[in-house]
Amino acid sequence: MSTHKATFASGCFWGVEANFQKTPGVISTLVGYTGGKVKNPTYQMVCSDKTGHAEVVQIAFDPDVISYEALVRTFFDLHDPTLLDRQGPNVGKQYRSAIFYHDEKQKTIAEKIKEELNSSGKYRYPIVTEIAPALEFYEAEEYHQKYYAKHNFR
Ligand code: MHO
Repeated sequence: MSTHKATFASGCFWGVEANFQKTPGVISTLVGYTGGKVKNPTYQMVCSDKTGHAEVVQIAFDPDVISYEALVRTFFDLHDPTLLDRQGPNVGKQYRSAIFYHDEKQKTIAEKIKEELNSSGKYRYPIVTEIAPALEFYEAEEYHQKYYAKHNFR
């Protein structure tokens, strides 16, 4: 079995992780921070809204079970990609909608689906999802990992 990686940001990473854990083809998930300027950020630093990091879920998936394209569609379905720097009750750059691609193929697919959804008439406002390269990923503190599962949320 080969595993590929995907990295998504769409609000508080607790819920994003819980949703992707339920997605068939997803082998494992890890929550963390990426897309910012500071090395080894802590949750507290990210919450200051000054580091530029997004709360992300890094996914290992089996491409024979779920394609990257299907994962990107799932990502869009799980949040409102027209909201800038906020999602649900949470506001700040760390909650932005973003796809961090791991190679050029992923970049092309992400851009294609964003464009397709944008022109589909599905959304009333333009999609603001950032599409950027996956650079350093910093694993979040242990208490943030599998948070919903640990606390019996769904
Ligand atoms: N407002 C939420 C955000 C948590 S999420 C890890 C809370 O503090 O409960 O950003």
